[in-house]
Amino acid sequence: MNAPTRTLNADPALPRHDWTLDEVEALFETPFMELVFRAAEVHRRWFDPSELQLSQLLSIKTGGCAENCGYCSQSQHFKTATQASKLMDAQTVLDAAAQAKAGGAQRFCMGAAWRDLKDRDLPKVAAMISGVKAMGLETCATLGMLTPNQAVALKTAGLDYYNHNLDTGPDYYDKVVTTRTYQDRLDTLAAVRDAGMSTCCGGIVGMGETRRDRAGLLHQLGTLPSHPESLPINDLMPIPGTPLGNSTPVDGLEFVRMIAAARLVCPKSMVRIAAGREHMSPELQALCFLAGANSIFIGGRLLTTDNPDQDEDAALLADLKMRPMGSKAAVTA
Ligand code: SAM
Ligand code: DTB
Ligand code: SF4
Repeated sequence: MNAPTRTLNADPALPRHDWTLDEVEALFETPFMELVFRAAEVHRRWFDPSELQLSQLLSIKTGGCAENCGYCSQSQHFKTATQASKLMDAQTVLDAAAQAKAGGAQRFCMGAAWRDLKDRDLPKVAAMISGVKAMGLETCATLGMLTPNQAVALKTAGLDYYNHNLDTGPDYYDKVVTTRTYQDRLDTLAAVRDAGMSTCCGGIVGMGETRRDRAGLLHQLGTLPSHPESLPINDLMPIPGTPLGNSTPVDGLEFVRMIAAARLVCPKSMVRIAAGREHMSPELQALCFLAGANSIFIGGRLLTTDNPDQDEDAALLADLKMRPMGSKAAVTA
C-alpha cells in the first residue's frame, strides 16, 4: 500500500521543513481570497494580528561595495547618485539608535555596504552593537559575508539578529549578482545559526523573476535547518544607474501573494514588508498585514532610499488599530 500523502491531514500552522518547490509554487496559484484567508488563519495561530514588530535601519557604512548586486545603489560597479562614505564613528551610531528608540523602534539594524566583514573593523562594530544593546534595543546587523569566528564575535558583542538575504530563487540568482554564489550566502547563514544568533533572511520581488523563482526563494527558506526568525520581503526600490533601475514594478496583489506564501511556508517567522512601503497605499499595506505580514521598518529612511515618515506610520497604525508588538496601548496619531 502507498504511504499516505505526507501533508494530507497535517496542521497547516505547524512549521515544516520538507516543502517541495511544486508545493510552494502551488500556493501562488491558489485563488487569492483562499490564499489570504489561509495565511490569516495561520498568522493568528502564532501571533496577535493587531501587533507589529518595528525595526529601524541605519547605514553605518555607505557605498563603494565590491559586489555587483543588480538592484543596489551601493555597488561600485554602477554609477548611482549614492555617495560613498567611511564607517561611522560609534557615538554617531549610538545617537541614531537613541533617536530610533524614542521614535518607537524595538530593533535597530546596522547595515554596511561590505562584501564581507574585515577583522580590522570588528572591534568598532562590536562597540556599536554592545552600545545599542545596552539601550534596551534588540540588535541586528547586515555586514556581508561572515566567517564562523566573526559570527561568534558578533554574538559575544550582543548581536541578536544577522540579516543576510538570499534575495531570490537559486535559478535566478546569477541574473542578479555574479560576484558571489548562492552557496556563499547559505554558508554565512549557517555560521550565524551555529553562533546562536537569530537569522533575518528574505529577498526582493520585482527584479524580473518568475513566480517559480519567488517560490524558489521561499522553498529555500522553508527547507533551512531552522526557518529565519525574521523574513523580510522587499519590493524593489528601482535605483537609476543600476541594471534593475528600469524594472517593471510587481503589481500589489502579487506582492500580497508573496507575503501570504511566506506566512504559510514559515508560519512562526516575523514576516516583514521591508523596502517598498514608500510606494504602497495604506490599503495595500493593510492587505499585507491581513495576509500575515507583522513587521515593518520605521523611520523616514531605509539605507539609501526613503521610507514612510513617522507621522504617516503612526496614522496608519492608528487607523488600523494596530500596536507595536508586546505593547498594550494602541497608537494614536
Ligand atoms: N551588504 C550587505 C548584504 O548585501 O548582505 C548588507 C546590505 S544590503 C543593502 C541588504 C539587503 O537589502 C539586500 O540583500 C537586498 O535584499 C536589500 N536591498 C538592497 N537594495 C535594495 C533595493 N534597491 N530594493 C529593495 N531591496 C534592496
Ligand atoms: C532587508 O531585507 N531590507 C533592508 C534590510 N534588510 C537591510 C534594506 C533595504 C534597502 C533598500 C534600498 C536602500 O535603502 O538602499
Ligand atoms: Fe554590496 Fe550588499 Fe549592495 Fe550587494 S546588496 S552591492 S553586497 S551593499
